[in-house]
Amino acid sequence: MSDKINWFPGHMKKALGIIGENLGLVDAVLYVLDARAPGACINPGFEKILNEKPRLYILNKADLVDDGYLKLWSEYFRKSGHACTAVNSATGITSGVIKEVRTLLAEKIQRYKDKGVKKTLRIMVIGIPNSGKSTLINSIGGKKKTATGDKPGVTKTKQWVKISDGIEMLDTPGALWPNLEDQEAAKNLFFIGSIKPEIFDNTELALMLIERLKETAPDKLESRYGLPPTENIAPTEILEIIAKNRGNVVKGGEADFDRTAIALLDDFKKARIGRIGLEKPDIQ
Ligand SMILES: Nc1nc2c(ncn2[C@@H]2O[C@H](COP(=O)(O)OP(=O)(O)OP(=O)(O)O)[C@@H](O)[C@H]2O)c(=O)[nH]1
Ligand SMILES: [Mg+2]
Repeated sequence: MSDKINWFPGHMKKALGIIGENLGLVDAVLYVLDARAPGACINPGFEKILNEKPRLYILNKADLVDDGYLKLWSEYFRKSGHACTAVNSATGITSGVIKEVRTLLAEKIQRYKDKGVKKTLRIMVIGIPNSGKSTLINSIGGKKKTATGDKPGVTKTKQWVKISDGIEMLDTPGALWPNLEDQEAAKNLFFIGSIKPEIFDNTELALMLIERLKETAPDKLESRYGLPPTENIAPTEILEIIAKNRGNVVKGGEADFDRTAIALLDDFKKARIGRIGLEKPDIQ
């Protein structure tokens, strides 16, 4: 790719500001990651802002990846000394999340108890756009108190949500960070729908996704679209075969690349190609 991807639009400054300003008010942070690309969801610089704040990594959208892959990432976090839990916030059970936070804060909770102080636990929920922060809060609270949506940038500002008598959660706008070095991570954020890829059209994006799927899940790609082994076939040719197999052709029998690309990108987002994780953790 010739152009560097600009994945740090101006309004992201606001999101990072909100997180920084409120960090002192909260007892713990839920760091919501999209399980399909957890590495791309984490910013090493951001780790510095969080510093010693107790935090629980959430591998959200667990329903969209396979169990073996999920296990790899859970182990990765545990080995690096961090609490981590996998959930499906959209339709799954999330009550375990609060239990994990209580475990994380056990000493602090005990201290308050010993002093006879009734203290509200405040938990801030952070993560990249569209990772499912607001959905998770609604699921834990059992009520739809925050706006959610199938596109990045739904939550525009902070919102406190009362979960129960002793727990409040802070929803924050999705935050990205400037990490212009890692282009592969940036592409993954396009595929999972966390950044609007304004500099690429559908076909360009679909070709990048095919490239990625050829590496990560060729069997699923082939079986979804009835393809021959894709190892030695160029992405453009693969997209063309998919177009013809789907009957996406324009006048004269030419492949309709744009329509096919939209379908492929959507198939991936909805896990119709299969439950696919895009990146493996760096395990030494
Ligand atoms: N399949 C699946 N979809 C999920 C899950 N959690 C959230 N979603 C969907 O992901 C989309 C984004 O959810 P939101 O809760 O709005 O995400 P957000 O992180 O608050 O996004 P911003 O406010 O834009 O930063 C919605 O369409 C949700 O239904 C999950 O665990 N599994
Ligand atoms: Mg939101």
